[in-house]
Amino acid sequence: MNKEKNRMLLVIDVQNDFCPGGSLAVHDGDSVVPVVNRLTSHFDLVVATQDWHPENHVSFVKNHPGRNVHDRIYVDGISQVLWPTHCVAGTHGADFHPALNAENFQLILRKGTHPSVDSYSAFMENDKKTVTGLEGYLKGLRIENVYVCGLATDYCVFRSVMDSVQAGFKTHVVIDGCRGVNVPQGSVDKAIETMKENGVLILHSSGLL
Ligand code: VGL
Ligand code: ZN
Repeated sequence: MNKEKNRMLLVIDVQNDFCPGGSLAVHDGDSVVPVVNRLTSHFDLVVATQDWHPENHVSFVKNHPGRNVHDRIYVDGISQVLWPTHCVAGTHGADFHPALNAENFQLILRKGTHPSVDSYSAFMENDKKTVTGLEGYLKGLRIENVYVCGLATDYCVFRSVMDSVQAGFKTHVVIDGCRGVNVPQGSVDKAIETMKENGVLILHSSGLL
């Protein structure tokens, strides 16, 4: 496994708002931090993402009067789940978890920056048209294997993984380095099943260290 060449680690959204005490806290979200910290030194290339929204972002329930958190609405034909205000650009909630060691991150990619479109995936915004540039960056570096960890398993990890497969990367999920929202109930299991059906390899960090 460690002899495999051209591989990178993609760390998704390990930010204060997704950890206990944050506005969109994922149960046990901070427990991925020590796993990610152990993993980074085993990769030549580490890219981390930050969810990075403006105050008027389409995903915030406060911008849709009369709607409730977790409602699913359609905006310009795109399905959008409504969330509490989270990861507002430049705020404490958008910062990496303080115990996350960002020293070895070569690239920090911020996504979800446009008010009218959300971006769960590190590769492509939710309109499924606007790219972030990550695919081109990784292909420019001749990366073939993408290892994904972070938050949340059923949203940003899932969508990043599916786009990674779509882009032709051999894609792996370090499952103990992920935690999910599980809204709606069962969405974590469903995401894992769908990833497996699409050829994604699910592994434990102990297989990499
Ligand atoms: C995420 C919901 C809203 C995630 C981001 O990082 O999985 N989930 N924004
Ligand atoms: Zn978000």
